[in-house]
Amino acid sequence: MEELKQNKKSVEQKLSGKELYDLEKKQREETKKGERRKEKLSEAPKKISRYFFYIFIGVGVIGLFGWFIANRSNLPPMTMQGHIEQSPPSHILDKRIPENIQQHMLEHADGGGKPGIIIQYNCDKFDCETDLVERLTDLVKQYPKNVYLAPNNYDGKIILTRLGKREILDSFNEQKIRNFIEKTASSIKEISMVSGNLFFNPKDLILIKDQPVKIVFSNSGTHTFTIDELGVNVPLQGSSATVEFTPTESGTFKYYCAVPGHREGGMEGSLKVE
Ligand SMILES: [Cu+2]
Repeated sequence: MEELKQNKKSVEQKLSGKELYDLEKKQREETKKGERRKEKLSEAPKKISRYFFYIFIGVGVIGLFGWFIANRSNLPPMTMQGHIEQSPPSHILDKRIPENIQQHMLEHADGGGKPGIIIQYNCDKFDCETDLVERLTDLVKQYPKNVYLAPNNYDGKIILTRLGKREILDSFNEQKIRNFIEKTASSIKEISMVSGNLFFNPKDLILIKDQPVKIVFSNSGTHTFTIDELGVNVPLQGSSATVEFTPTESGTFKYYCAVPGHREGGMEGSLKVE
């Protein structure tokens, strides 16, 4: 009996020991929770400020992008990406050339010629001299094959474009425009001629003022290609010869072979510079 009593007591003690342990565990957990809550509370302002920081950056990026879009210059294309297979109805226009057609002309004038040059003016936004369009027209007419003139709404009074190149002019500058047009290697006029005993073929040449010309001769014998007025005097020897020059004066001239007797023998022709 005594033994049983003692046993019960020890069980109670054990139980209370376990309870005590559970209680302590609970208490420990409570303090931990409290600490975590405190930690969370102290972290909250940090989190909020971080959110504001992200929002600030986000708004900033969007704003900057918007500003960039709004302030982006409106300029004509310089590449042929996105072009369509159409050509403008003429080279001198009073209506805008759509950009995808501009791109096509940059590739090749009239859809098959040499790379084109497009001159565009904006007289709605900029103050144009009364004769500006007329002067541009006169100039463009001298390059009938690959130069285009049209109005547009771009951010420049006069904008010149060719493949990969753009120049903005705030006044009419004939020399700058000519340089821009003629710098295109492909705007060189190439002509094939035959020179022999005693003839040139063809006998009549038509050139454009200030447009560089390259004449490739199939030659036999020894001759010259000479134009007194334009300061051209190049020997033609061997089976092929090349003469390059730029006619800087308009008019009708004679070209001839300066070897004595050859001109009289028929080696002469006419050259018209327009
Ligand atoms: Cu000759």
